[in-house]
Amino acid sequence: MPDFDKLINDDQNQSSTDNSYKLNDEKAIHEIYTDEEINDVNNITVTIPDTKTPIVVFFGFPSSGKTLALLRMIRYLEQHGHHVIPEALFRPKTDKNYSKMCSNLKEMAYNMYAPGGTDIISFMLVKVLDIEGNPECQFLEAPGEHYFDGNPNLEFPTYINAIRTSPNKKRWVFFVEQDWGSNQNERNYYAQKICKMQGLISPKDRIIFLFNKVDKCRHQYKKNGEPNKPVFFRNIQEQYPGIFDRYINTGLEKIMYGEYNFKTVCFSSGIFNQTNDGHEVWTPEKDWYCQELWDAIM
Ligand SMILES: Nc1nc2c(ncn2[C@@H]2O[C@H](COP(=O)(O)OP(=O)(O)OP(=O)(O)O)[C@@H](O)[C@H]2O)c(=O)[nH]1
Ligand SMILES: [Mg+2]
Repeated sequence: MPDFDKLINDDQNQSSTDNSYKLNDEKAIHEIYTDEEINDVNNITVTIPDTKTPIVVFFGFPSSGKTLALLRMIRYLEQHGHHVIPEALFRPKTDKNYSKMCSNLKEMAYNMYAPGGTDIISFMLVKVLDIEGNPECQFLEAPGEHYFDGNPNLEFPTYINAIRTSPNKKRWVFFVEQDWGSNQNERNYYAQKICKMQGLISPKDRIIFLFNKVDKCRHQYKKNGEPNKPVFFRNIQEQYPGIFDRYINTGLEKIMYGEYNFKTVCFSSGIFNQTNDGHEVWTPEKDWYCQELWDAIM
């Protein structure tokens, strides 16, 4: 379930405790989440009209950077000849919030500010087409609370199970961040949650580990200005125990494809500078990061 207390607390950074703020918070929550989501996320049904095009699932804890990564990818892909369109039929026509999310998507992608508060994307499906209009993949973007709420035992909601069991090929992009969390325990729980999902998905699904927000660890960059991936890899492996274990190659596969059967990507959506009025100015990072992620997905 969405963590409304956190949303309210975040909003109150700039706030007072009077009732008008409480009303605003409530209004904001209703703008972000539909009534169905507020009442019970498990009541939401989704339709995947295109069952042939692979689905790319961004799996990550709250604030791991999934929305920004999607928006950054939208900018990158559109600048490189692809078309990006929200899948309007993913949620029922009666869902007014979803149509609003779809029409706001591009505006968010090209905004100089990072989305926050009422701009937050709930869950949506976004389709990428090549220059001739052929579908290439579809991104599923969802709130992190639906994947991890601090508790490794939380069940995945209905719509994530619907995606998981759909006939589409899948690419699971597991978001991890070096030094994230208040302590190692929190990372252990998140690692357990990743392993739980890995146990549910098809062994044929493609796996990508996205080491996000690498820009925060500039000391782990090489002289040529690129992140030193082996260093990130070692640190992530240590901080998120077991997340790579299911995908170890043996025998001939090891000789042909290397030690692991997944891809890793060092990623950064950009630099975020806080303004005095509580916004974040977003300076997108180099295309290089998006190129690497796109290559891993395709
Ligand atoms: N330094 C840095 N900060 C980032 C990056 N990406 C996101 N952030 C920060 O993380 C915050 C949360 O990013 P979001 O994309 O909204 O995170 P999310 O995973 O969609 O969060 P939920 O929707 O709550 O699950 C942003 O407001 C930024 O401050 C990044 O690449 N580098
Ligand atoms: Mg988000």
